[in-house]
Amino acid sequence: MRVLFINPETERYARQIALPLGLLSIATYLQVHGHTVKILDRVIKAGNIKKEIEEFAPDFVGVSVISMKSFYDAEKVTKAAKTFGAKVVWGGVFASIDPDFIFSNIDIDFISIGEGEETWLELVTTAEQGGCLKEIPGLCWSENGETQYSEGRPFMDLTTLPELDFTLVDVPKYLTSQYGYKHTCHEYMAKGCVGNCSFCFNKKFHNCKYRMRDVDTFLREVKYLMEHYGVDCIYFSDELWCRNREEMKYQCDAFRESGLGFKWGVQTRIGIFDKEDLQYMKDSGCLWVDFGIETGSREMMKKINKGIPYDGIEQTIKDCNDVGIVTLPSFIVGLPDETRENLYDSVQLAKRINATHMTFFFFMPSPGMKLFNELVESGRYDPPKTFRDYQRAKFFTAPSPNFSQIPSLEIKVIRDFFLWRAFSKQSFGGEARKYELAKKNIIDVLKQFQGHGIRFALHHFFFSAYEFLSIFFYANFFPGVLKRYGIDKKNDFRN
Ligand code: B12
Repeated sequence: MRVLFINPETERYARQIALPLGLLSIATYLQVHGHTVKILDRVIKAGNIKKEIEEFAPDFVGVSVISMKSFYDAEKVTKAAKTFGAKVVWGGVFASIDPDFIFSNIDIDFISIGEGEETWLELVTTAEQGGCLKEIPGLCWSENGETQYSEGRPFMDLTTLPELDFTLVDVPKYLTSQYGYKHTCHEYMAKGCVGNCSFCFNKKFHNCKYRMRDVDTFLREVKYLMEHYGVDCIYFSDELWCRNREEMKYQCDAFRESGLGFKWGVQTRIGIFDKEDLQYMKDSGCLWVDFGIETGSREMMKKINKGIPYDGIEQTIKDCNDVGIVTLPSFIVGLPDETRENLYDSVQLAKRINATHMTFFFFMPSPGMKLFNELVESGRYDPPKTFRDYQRAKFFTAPSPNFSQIPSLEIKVIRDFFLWRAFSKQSFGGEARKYELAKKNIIDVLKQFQGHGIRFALHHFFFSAYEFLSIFFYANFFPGVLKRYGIDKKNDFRN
């Protein structure tokens, strides 16, 4: 069978580039089992889709739908695939979590729920043999306006996955620069997380189960990336890199013993590693650690079921600073019912922890989150009903909708203050240098001039410039708001 996988472009948004690991894994799996596959990443290059489909003549087209950002193009490529008679299957996080919404908006054959490798293999082999596709576990489809589900598919054993075939994508187009390492590539070691935060998709998508890949397979992939594309740093996409010290040491030992000498950065949770562990990680190549802190308010932390030791936050960041690991904590601002006092506590915690770069994200209700369900069930949120509604919503540029008790302007000013600070500040701790983030963004935009053509680069440049000016404005022209949260010029912690 011939299968074309498409990562739709995110046309109306600033582009973010990362290897489409999910598609790559499914495509590799099918290829290993004798099928002909191709990946079109339209974030990298949005060519003439009709021509591309006609040329490849797929039996199936798989479309990756992670978020609402890809609806516009996912719809376009689906319509094109249908005109050529291919069966269209959507997959990825958003599609898996809200099939009713998807089916009420578009005519597709199936949604593949959760991880796609085994479902896809059964799908194409069953189709080849003329069997009944609706009996394959892990699928859903629409019948007379109702979503029908086949049996659920159990999680697979990730250690059985084959080595990713990177020749299916144009790896150099995905390399970014991180803390001085100019050939950083996304990879992954594990899926899922042990946490059950009420703003996260983890419970719905992974059932809070944590699974790891085989470290040797991973290292063979890294070796290939280093030898063929000069990759020098790995950006782990894992929601949670290692659950405990034992797993951490096992991986660090394997990294060191491989002799590859690559650098890496991960996302983990406060409370797992102490200073000695962090030193162990640093000695094995760890450059940065990303922590979801979300809030500085003990009350909100309980409400969102964060499950990290509040009193360990400052110590962990200090330990990272002491051993020289860049720290990237993130906060969420505008959580449901959050008060000004709660936000004040977040800002004060951010001030105290002396991290390298701190990011404040707007709370964005998304299907699959416990908080989303609560807001909808209590009648406080009427979620978008169509793809167009989602396109009109301003989830990413404003706290809209705002379910907190804090005025939207204040939420925006605080978010932008921290972004601006991350752009312009000098480092303290870690390996970040002054204007590190600004420099990194400029390099990434310039690289796109080089590698992706003028249309792509101008598009990216336009959105980045707009975002940049907006951040500058909100971060610098509302001193009254900054004063309320104790970060005006007098109480500032910019350096
Ligand atoms: C890397 C990453 C990105 C990359 C690119 C990802 C890509 N193209 O694959 C970049 C940086 C571009 C990105 C952007 C965004 N991301 Co993102 N991203 C991730 C991250 C960290 C890792 C994904 C990954 O590679 N995992 C490893 C692979 C092997 O697993 P996988 O992707 O889940 O793929 C499996 C299944 O999902 C399924 N599958 C995947 N695709 C398909 C396609 C088909 C056809 C089928 C059948 C199955 C299938 O099978 C795969 C193999 O088992 C995840 C968090 C996470 N750890 O899952 C967030 C995550 C997916 N992103 C998220 C979000 C919100 C975004 C943004 C909206 C962020 C923003 N503010 O702009 C944008 C949206 C971009 C878009 N195109 O819509 C959310 C989605 C939440 C939700 N919808 O509920 C996640 C879950 C993070 C989170 N915890 O909130 N992201």
